Amino acid sequence: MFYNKTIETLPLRKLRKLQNERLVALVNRLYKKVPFYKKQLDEAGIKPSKIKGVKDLHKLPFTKKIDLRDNYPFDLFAVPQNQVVRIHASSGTTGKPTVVGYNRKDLRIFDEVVARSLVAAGAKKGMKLHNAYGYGLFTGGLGMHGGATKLGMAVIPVSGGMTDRQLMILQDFKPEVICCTPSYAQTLAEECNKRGIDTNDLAVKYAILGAEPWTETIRSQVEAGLNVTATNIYGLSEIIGPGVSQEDFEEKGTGSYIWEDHFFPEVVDKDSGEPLPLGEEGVLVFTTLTKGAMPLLRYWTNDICSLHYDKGAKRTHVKMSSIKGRADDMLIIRGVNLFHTQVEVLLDDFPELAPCYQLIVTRKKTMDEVKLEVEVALEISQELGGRGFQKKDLIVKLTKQLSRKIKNNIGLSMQVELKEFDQIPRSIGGKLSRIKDLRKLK
Ligand code: DLL
Repeated sequence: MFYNKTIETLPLRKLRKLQNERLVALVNRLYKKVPFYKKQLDEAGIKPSKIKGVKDLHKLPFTKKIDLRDNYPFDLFAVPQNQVVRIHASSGTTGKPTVVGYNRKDLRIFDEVVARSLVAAGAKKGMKLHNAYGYGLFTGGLGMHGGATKLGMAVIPVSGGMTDRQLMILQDFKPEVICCTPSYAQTLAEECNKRGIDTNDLAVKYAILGAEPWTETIRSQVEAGLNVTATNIYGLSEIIGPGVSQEDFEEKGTGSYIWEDHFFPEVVDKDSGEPLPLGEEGVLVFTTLTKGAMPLLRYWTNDICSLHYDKGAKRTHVKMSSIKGRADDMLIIRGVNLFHTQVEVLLDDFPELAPCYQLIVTRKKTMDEVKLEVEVALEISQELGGRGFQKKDLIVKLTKQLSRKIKNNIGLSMQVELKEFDQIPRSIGGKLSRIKDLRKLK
């Protein structure tokens, strides 16, 4: 089944022609409308007329997350403010988030690619979608919502959390399709098992999982535990949100189709930036061929994967492998993106603390947990150090204040532990890793 058969099965030659035309128009538009891109191209000595199609893409400079931060919040918009109809945001590397804008046409594209993804995942018009992705600045909730509405599904906007209510809805409203993070699907599967809920009494048949890395083992657990067929959905706010790529439910394990009439992918070497051939692993880079409000040229996702064309497949579009890791140190905690530098800037507000910290990430059953260990400043350590340190009034107070600040600014609950001065490993010349990720994704 297809949502848009003509496009999804367009012969490669025609697809390239379409991409080439779209790219040429895009480069010209960005050069005129977005000062950042004019500067980028001028500095690289590239005239827009030199870009004749996707084969010339490699001549263009990359756009990186730092460029979004430098142009915060709206300076990369290519349309006047009054044409922007939606704004989303995701984590930036410091206190400020990465902001993205959509005009009406962008929302139509968003709906279209999510509708295609839903159909590829097994969903059909008339079915109900239990949407457990978060609604809010995160693109997951509203993104899936729009596409499902366009397809003609009944959306149940449950959003994330409140597992009791999720289970009640699964049992009583009988949705056929669920979408959420893979780790949350594991939680739901475990809870069904614990509470003796017979999954044969549920109607749910398809699970659409993404927003964080997952594995074949997790797929098997979710499929067995919820009695569903689980497929991968990938995306990122900067490109549109969920629905940049999607796995077909009948072609599981062969990669996710990238809707490349809208998002042109490249895989490049993480050090040299040179384009890599199909099949080789590197950093995934996207050019948004059709976006209106905030198009991006060669956006460096930092996600590591490979691309391939699957000859026997239902669709002609290129497939990407599962994400093998990140080229930077972004963590994804319970579906929320986190850079350690976001924590670092908050520490600046506490003169009682030393800027020596580490984040320890573990997964208890299906739940990611983060512990922040941070040292107090030398004088305080000298004054309060020794046995019983954790119970001292000032330490208790600072611990509470810091956890609250993290929750309010980053939106994640973390266990905070203050340590005496010089208790956290220092750099011994090489790069100091602030993160200990002890999760084992099998
Ligand atoms: O996570 C959009 C999304 C929502 C995708 C719902 C799928 C489902 P951001 O918050 O901007 O957007 O985070 C984007 O999450 O660069 C990847 O590192 C990671 N990511 C997203 N999907 C997958 C996936 C949404 N299927 C970042 N597998 C991306 C592995 C994923 N990583």
